[in-house]
Amino acid sequence: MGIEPATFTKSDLIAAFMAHHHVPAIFELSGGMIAFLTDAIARLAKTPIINMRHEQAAGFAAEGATRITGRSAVAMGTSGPGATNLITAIASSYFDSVPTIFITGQVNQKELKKSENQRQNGFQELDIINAVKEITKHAVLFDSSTDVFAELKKAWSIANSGRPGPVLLDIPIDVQQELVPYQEIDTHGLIPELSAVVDNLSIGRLVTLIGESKRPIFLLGGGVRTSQMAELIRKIIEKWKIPVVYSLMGVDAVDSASIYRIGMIGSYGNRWANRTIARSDLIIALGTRLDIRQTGADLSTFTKDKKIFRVDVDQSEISGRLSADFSVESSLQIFLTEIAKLDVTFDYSEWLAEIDVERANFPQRLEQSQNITFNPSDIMQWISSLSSRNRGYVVDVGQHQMWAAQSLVIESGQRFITSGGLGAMGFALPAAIGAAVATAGRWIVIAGDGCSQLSIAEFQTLLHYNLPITLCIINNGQHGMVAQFQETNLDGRYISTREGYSSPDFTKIANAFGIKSLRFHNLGELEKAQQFVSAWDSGPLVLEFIVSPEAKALPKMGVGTSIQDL
Ligand SMILES: Cc1ncc(C[n+]2csc(CCOP(=O)(O)OP(=O)(O)O)c2C)c(N)n1
Ligand SMILES: [Mg+2]
Repeated sequence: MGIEPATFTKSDLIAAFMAHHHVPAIFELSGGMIAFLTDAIARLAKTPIINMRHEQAAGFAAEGATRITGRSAVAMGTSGPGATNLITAIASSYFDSVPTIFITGQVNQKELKKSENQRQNGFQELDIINAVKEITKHAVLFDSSTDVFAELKKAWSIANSGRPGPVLLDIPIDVQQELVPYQEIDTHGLIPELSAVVDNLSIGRLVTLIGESKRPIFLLGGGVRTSQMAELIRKIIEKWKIPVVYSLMGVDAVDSASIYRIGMIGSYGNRWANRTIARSDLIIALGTRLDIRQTGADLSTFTKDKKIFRVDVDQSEISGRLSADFSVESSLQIFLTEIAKLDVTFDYSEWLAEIDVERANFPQRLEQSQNITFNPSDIMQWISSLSSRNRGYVVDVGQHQMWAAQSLVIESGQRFITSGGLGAMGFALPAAIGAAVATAGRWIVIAGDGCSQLSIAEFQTLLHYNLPITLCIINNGQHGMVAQFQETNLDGRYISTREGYSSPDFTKIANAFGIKSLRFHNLGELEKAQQFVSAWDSGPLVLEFIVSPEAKALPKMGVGTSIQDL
């Protein structure tokens, strides 16, 4: 490995392990307590180190890279503030089931607190392990006796097995420098083999339920992508000819070219998709949490006159807020592989024709008041038309997120990534940086004016690595999603969303960073720029769309209501 045995440290072991496991990249912001680690990784020169402008962004970037490649990427931060800055990103990976690995530097073992009651002993000492217990699958402080390889192997295994999720390793600076003899990397059994089998009973039950059903529907969630089962589910759907609706996390489970892909359900779902699931008599829910944003608060209305068959890898989701008529605790990989073998055909042409009528009756763009001439739905259609070579969309949090989920056209292989469970503003640009570092091709970010101000420092990262990212800022001059809430629930007192809120000139800001930018006010301007933007092939590009503050995220399921009411 080009390293003399005498200078082989535990940091070198960690670097070697990461290289061996094809970690797509390490995202970090420097600090003394991680300097030995980054130095070892750089000396080995096998894993790219991407230097970000904030540890939270490093965490989101690692999450983005992990979600796109299916391989654990790493985010690192120094002890103390570096570690606390990672916490939001750790929670994001936890709620959205992403096996991101977080590594924090820690003070010298001798400087660690002497008792629980002592606040702090070393400078920048902070007990990050206890702080993140609730939002990691596993968090461990290394010490001199830690078997580094064994612990790394365990960390990668835990993160990637069952329902995936983040792991944090806290490594004191003296441990990082300890000398060790060379060790062979033992990868055997790194990610546990899937040995479980789905019993015939549940498969038979599914076939019977479908046979008895007149209006079955698949409901797909984030689990489809987490388990890397998008291709297989597509095959099953085309064979069984059963329509599909999806949650916000399942937008890219099936591409838009499939005639069976109906739309997004939930609080801000497409009206026709919510009406369709409301009228279905059998929901086959795969890898989805059925949370309140999908079902509405009133579960009895959601489940009325229908059966629910549910598959999830996480037993605590199955026994959670909604009890299904039949549920299977299984990874989708195992379950779908089994049902793909079934030799069955179904004919739901009448049901599909009914759905077509619903879809034709409620076009998404007509949800907006027709005074809104620069219609967000049209903007999303235009963005979708830019290039089929785009790898996908990374979308922030707010009204623009809902417009994107409702109206983007997802082509075969394209991804749609957003902060689902945590809903963290500022996620999209850094997550796209992670995706762009880990894969070839252009990524499209869709972010609001509010969200953009949380990640604006990463413009420099974009420029520094000349990343192929088109950042689309949907500027409605406000924190629109919260303003919409204030309009409905607080008599339109727009505290901190319009009052006291402003944003900079984003095109000037981009230019100041040295990034090309364009601003659009209407569809005519978009049409004119289409060719230029589609052909843009040299690093980052910022596009700003000026949208009326009166444009809303619609339809909107009222608080305490259900999708039957739409
Ligand atoms: C870190 C964080 N802080 C606050 C919120 C609450 N929040 C949700 S959406 C939103 C407004 C986002 O504004 P903008 O990016 O302009 O999007 P818009 O809704 O206007 O499209 C806020 C403040 C959040 N989700 N995340
Ligand atoms: Mg806004």
